[in-house]
Amino acid sequence: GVSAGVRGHAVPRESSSREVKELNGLWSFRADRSPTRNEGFDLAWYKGPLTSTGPVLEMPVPASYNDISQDATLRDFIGWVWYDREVVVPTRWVKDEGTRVVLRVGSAHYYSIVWVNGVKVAEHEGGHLPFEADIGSVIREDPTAPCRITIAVNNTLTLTTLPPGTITHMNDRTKYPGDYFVQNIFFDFFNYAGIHRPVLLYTTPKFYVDDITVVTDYSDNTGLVRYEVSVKGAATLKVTLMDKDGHCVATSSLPSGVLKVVDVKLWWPYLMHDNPGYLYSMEVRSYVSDGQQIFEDVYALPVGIRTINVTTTQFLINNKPFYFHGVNKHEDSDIRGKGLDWPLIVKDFNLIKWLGANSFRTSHYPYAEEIMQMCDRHGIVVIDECPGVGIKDIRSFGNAQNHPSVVMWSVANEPAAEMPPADYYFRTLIKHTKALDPTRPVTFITDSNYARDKGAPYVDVICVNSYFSWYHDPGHMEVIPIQLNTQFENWFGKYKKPIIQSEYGADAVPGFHSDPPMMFTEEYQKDVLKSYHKVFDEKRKQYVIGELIWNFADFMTVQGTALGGEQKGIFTRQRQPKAAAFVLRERYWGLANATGKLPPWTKYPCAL
Ligand code: BDP
Repeated sequence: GVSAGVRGHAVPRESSSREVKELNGLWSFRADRSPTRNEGFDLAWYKGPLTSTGPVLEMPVPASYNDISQDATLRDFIGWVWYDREVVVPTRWVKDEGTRVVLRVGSAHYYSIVWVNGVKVAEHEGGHLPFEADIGSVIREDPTAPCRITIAVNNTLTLTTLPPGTITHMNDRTKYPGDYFVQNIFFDFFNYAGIHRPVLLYTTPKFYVDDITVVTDYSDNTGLVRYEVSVKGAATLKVTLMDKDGHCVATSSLPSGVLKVVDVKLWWPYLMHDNPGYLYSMEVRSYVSDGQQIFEDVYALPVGIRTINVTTTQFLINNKPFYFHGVNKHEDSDIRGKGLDWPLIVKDFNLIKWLGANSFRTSHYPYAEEIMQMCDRHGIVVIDECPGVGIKDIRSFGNAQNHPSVVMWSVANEPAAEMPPADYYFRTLIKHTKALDPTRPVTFITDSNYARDKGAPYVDVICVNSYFSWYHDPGHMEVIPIQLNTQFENWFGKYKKPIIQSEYGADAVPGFHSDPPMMFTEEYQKDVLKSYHKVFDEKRKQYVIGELIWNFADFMTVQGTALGGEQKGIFTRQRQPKAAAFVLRERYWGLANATGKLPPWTKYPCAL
């Protein structure tokens, strides 16, 4: 069975009973540059408009703040930054006590505190998940006052954050200026910060549909949608499942049950079916009476009906073998950093399709809800990764549970799991993940340093990263076939589980050429990929079930790590192809032809 649901915090959607007001655009902004970074709290900046307590910049939301200004100290700033703006709240929302008004932040990196008119309404830790607050009572206190929203965001990473980091203060005044400190991180992507995803206000009736959980299955031609609806208030329910054309295919009036769909249209991945990404719509109407009035809420959840199964050698979607030919990504682009940007999202999906890729991994954190919805609709298969290790809050796994596109959880990337406590920790983490979502396989991403006898038996699919002839044996591509073969044989020999090459690649500076190939040239990147592909082609006849290139596009790093950012992209950061992109394109369309079902409009190989 498969696509499961979110516990609480159903993603806001407009409906006849719900309104959404986006608060994207320009906000006032100030970094707290005081030595303690605490002046904003000491002087209670949230009590009035930011403009009344000092100078402000105009800051776009959503966007990382780092690359917006010409100021290097803002790019590299560590500590609290403050955002605020005034919002016009429709009078009806304020006057009507039967309307619930919710403020939602799509994500802000890393730690956030939110005030409305000086009253604290939310505090949230974690940079990659949404959070929200019911603000009705605050805005009703003085209906004539403008509604001022203040958000303080702190990007500091410590040993207990996800991802973790440390702060080092340099006290040697012969070497460093006063108050000098650095943020150390244990990953190579730039630690962009700010309000990264849309901020919005939305309404529901005061009795409302709070949560829908869905698990799907099918037998023969009949689709099965097991569901559970939770409503705030004692409700009468009407549940209607509709197909894409709006025809009702099943109904119920119970809070939980099974909807049966005759002649089911399954959710299929892109390049595996003529009609990928098929979504039904499950419309839930709840009616709650308070004795005087009936409150009606309407929520429509897209539902993809599909199954996932893993055998010793295969990954099955709807009981057919699925081969991952895809990419690893980052949320990263010029100027915006990690800020959500529709032109970029649509461009990336167009590139993924152009490439003939059928999947990606959300390295190294959960991506925006908007991106996951695109995956559901387009049939792009996702390995969804949590932002590191050490989940304390189980809701961290809730965000993307309703998405049929998510076929597997990745709980960590390249953990140092050789120490006994870490080993125990990861076993427990995997156990918890499976308990929270029994419908999906779980993995974590290992690398060549990973001790093969720790932890891995607890995963369903083995994912391995390797960089032969790059970090090891630089310049010696002749080692790739041997070392890659050894890697696969060892892992499979030990665990008899299917394997995905979850990362491989090489940096290439666009326009940098040499023959014979040298590291950092487009030719070298191309040849590294081709050497891997030969081995993949042998092993995919046996137990290798996928290959994900590192990386889809070049991305920003901390300074000193790489030449103005990592250049292992097959596309540049501006999304233009390097030579390697054409190699992969030819390969992926060939794989789609061999392992999937090309869409009718494709005349392979002419489409290349
Ligand atoms: C892998 C990491 C990835 C890096 C990559 C690299 O998972 O985040 O960008 O190495 O160094 O180990 O290129």
